[in-house]
Amino acid sequence: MSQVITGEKEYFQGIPKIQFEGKESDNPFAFKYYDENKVVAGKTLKEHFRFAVAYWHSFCGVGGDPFGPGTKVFPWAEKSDPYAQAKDKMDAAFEFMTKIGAPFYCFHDFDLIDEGDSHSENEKRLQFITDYALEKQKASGVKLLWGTANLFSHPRFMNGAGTNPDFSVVAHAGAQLKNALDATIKLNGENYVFWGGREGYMSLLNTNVKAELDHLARLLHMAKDYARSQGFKGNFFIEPKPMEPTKHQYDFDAATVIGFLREYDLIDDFKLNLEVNHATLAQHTMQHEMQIAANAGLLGSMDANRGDYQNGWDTDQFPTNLNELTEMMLVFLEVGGLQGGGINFDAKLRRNSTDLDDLFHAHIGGMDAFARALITADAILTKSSYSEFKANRYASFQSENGQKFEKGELSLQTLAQISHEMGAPAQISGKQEMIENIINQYL
Ligand code: XUL
Ligand code: CO
Repeated sequence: MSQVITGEKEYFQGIPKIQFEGKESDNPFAFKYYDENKVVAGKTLKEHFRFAVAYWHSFCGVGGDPFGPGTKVFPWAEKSDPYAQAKDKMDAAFEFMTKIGAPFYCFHDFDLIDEGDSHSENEKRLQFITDYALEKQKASGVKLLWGTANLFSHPRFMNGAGTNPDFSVVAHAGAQLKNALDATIKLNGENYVFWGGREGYMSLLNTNVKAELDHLARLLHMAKDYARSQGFKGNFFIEPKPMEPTKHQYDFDAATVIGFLREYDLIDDFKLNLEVNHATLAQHTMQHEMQIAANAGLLGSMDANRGDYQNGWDTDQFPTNLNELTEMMLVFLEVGGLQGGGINFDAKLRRNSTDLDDLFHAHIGGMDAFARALITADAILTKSSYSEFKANRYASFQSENGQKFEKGELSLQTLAQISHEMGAPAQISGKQEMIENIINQYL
C-alpha cells in the first residue's frame, strides 16, 4: 500500500504518512518499532498483524458517556444530509487509514451511514456508501477485514436481536443481517463478525435460555447458508464477551462459544474473534483465551485494546502494556498466528482526548506496542530457555508408560500399579519467577 488518499478536503492537515523512524526518534508522528517490512519469524510485521482500524470508535464515537454528551467535534460529521455526511466520513476514514498505514478496516453497517427509517431506505443507503467504499478501497489498497451488523443500539433490540422473545424483532434482525452480509460480500470482506450485542439476559425470571440459544443458532445457520450461497468464502467469527450490555452475555468466553458451536453444528464455518478487554471481563487473560481458541483450531482474529485494573468496565483503551502483549505474542507465535483474521483496534480515545491528531498517537502507540511485543516474543522463543523449559516440564510423558498413557493404552488399574512401582513423586518447581524474569530481560 502506498500513497495517502484524501477526499476533496484534507481532514488531518499537517500530518503526513506515518513512517518508521526507529526508537531513537523523538518524532511523535513516527513509528519507533513498527517497521511493516521487518521480517520476524518468517513473515513481515505487516503480514503477521494485518492491522485494522475500527470505523465506529475512530470516526463515529464522539465520547458520550452516562454522565455527559460527546466531547469530540468531527469535521466530517457537519453535514445534516446522511448521504453527504457518510461520504465525508469515508473520506476522513480513508485519509486516516492511508496515513497510518493500516492495511484493513472493520465496520458495522450503520457506522458507514446513519440508519434510515425503513429496510428499503437502509438498503438504498448501504448501496450508496458501499459503492463509494469500493472506489476508495480500489484507490487506496485498503481492504475490509470484516463487516458486521449493529443489532444492539436501536431500541427495538432492547431484548436482544436473534435471541429476542418477539419473532418480529428476530425477523427484523435477519433483514438487517442480510444487508450487512451483502455489504461485506460486495466489499470483498475477508470475514464477517457476530458480536453478541444484547444476546444475553438481565434476569432468568423472564428468560427462556434454551429457546433463545436455539433461535440464535438458527439465525447463525441462516446467515452462513445465505452468505455461502452468495459466494462468500471467508470466515464467520463469534466475538465472546461475558457481560455488558446484558448481565449475562451468552457468548461468555472462548470455552463457552466453542461449546455452543459444537452443540449447534457451526464449528466448521465459525471461528473466534477474541478481544482483550472481553477476556479480562471474563476473569481470564487474553493469552488464556487465545490458547483455548487455538487448541480447538479456532483462533481467527483479535480485537486489540486493554481494560483498566482498577475497575470492571469495558474501557476499550489502546493497548500499551508490553508485558501483557508479549505474553499474548508468545501464544500467537507458538500457535502459528491467526486464521484468516487480523488485529483490529477496537479501542477508543479517552473522552478528554479531543484533538484530531490524538487518533494518530493512539494507533501509533498500539502498532508499536504490538511490534515490540512480537519482536520480544520471537527472541524469547528462539534465544532463551523458555521453550525448552516448558517442553521439559512434560518430558516424563516421553517415557514408555507416559506414552502409553497419552495413547489411551493404560487402564486405571495399570496406572495405579505403575504408581506403586514408581513410588512417591519428587517435587518439581514450576519456576514461574524465573520465566517472568526472561520476559523482562528480552523486552
Ligand atoms: C463491543 C465490541 C464490538 C464488536 C463489534 O464490546 O467489541 O465493537 O467488536 O460489534
Ligand atoms: Co470488539
